[in-house]
Amino acid sequence: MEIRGFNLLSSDLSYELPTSVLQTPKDSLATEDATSAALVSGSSATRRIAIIALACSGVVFSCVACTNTESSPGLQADQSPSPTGMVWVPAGEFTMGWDGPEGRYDERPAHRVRVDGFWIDETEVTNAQFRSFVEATGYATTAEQTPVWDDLKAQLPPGTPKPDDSFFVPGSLVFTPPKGKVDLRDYTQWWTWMPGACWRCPNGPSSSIEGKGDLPVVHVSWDDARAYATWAGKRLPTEAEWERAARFGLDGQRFIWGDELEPNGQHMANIWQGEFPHANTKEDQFAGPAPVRSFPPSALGLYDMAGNIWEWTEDRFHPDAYSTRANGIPPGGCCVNPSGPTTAADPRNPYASDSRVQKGGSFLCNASYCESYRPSAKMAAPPDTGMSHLGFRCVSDASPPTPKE
Ligand SMILES: [Ca+2]
Repeated sequence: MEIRGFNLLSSDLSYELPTSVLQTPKDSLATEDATSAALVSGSSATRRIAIIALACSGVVFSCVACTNTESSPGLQADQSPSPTGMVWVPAGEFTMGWDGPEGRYDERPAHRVRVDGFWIDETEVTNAQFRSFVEATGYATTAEQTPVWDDLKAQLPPGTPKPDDSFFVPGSLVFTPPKGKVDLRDYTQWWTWMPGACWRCPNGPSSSIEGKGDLPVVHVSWDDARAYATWAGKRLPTEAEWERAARFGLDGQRFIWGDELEPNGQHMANIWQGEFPHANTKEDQFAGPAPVRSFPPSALGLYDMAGNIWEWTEDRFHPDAYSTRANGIPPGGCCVNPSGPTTAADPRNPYASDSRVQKGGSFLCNASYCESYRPSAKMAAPPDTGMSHLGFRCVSDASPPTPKE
C-alpha cells in the first residue's frame, strides 16, 4: 500500500495532545478537510495532511500482579551459539513511559511493564544487510513502487481530488534544510517529497549508498521492515521490548546513559546541534545518519538506541495507549508483554486506518525541538511511510543463552 508524501506526519515533530483533541467537533474537521484537500490538489513538492482529530479504539492488555523476577543483568551468552550480531535482553520488569516535564502526552503515565527475554540486533539494520535481503529476494520497497490512487485516497479526507498524474511516480520524503529560520509548526518547510528517493538513493536520484554499507538503511516502510525481518527469521520489537532494551539497567533516567545529555562533554548519540532545522553545527561530527557504532554503546552493548535514525516497532499507535494500559494495572502489578493497542488512532494521520510506533529519535532531534532521543519518546506513521531518517532493527525469539556456570 503506497501513500508517500501525503503522510508527512512522522517528522521530528513535538506535540502535546490533550484527550479533548480526540473529540474535535465536526465543523473543525471540515475546516481541516478543506486545508488537506487544498494541499493535495496543489502542485507543491511537499504535501501534508493537517493535524486533526480521530476517535478512539479498543486497547487490550494483560496486566497482572508482578513478583520480582528480574533476571540477572550479568546473564550473558557463553560458548553456545547465539544469533549473529544480536544481544540477549533478559526477562524483567521496568518502568515504561515518562512523567517528567519533557514527557509528551503519549508518554504518560509511566507504568510498570514486564517483558520476557529476547534477542535484539546490536545495531540498526544497515545498507549492506538490507542489500543482502534485496539481492536474495528481489524485493522492491514501498518507495520504489508507483503510488496507487485508490490506496492514497483511502487515507485522505473524502472528496479530495486526485493529484496530477505527474505525482504518481516512485519517491520518498527527504529532509531538506531550509536556508534560514522557519515556523517550527510547519514541517513541510524541511521535508520534501522527492521522486526517485529510496534506500538506494537516500537523498534523491543523484545520491547513492556506494561505500556506505555500514550506514543504517532508511526510506524503509514498516511493511519493508517486516519483510526484511521475516526473511531474516526475526521480527520487529514491540514498543515495550524496544524500551526495555534501551533503558536496561537505568530505569527512571532521562537518557539511556543517565540523566545528563553530554556527560563530561561527550556526545552520546547522533542528534542535532545548533538551531533546528537550518543550522547544524555538527559538534557530534554528523549532519545526517552516521555509520552504526559511531557513538558509545549502551550498558547492554546496543548502539544508536538513541538518535541516528528512528526505528519502527510492531505496535500500533494510539495517544491514549498508556493511560488505558495503566488503568488496567492492579496496585503493585504490572503489564506483561504488552503488544500495543488493537486498533490505531493517530491524530497526525486521522484518515489512515493504521499507524505504527517509532522509537529512539534521529539525527534531527534537538533539545529545542523534540528531545526524542529519550527512550520513552515516540513518533508514529502509517505503515507505508518512508523517510530519510527512518529505519529499524529486529528482535529474535531464538533460544536464550546458556547461563555461565
Ligand atoms: Ca536509532
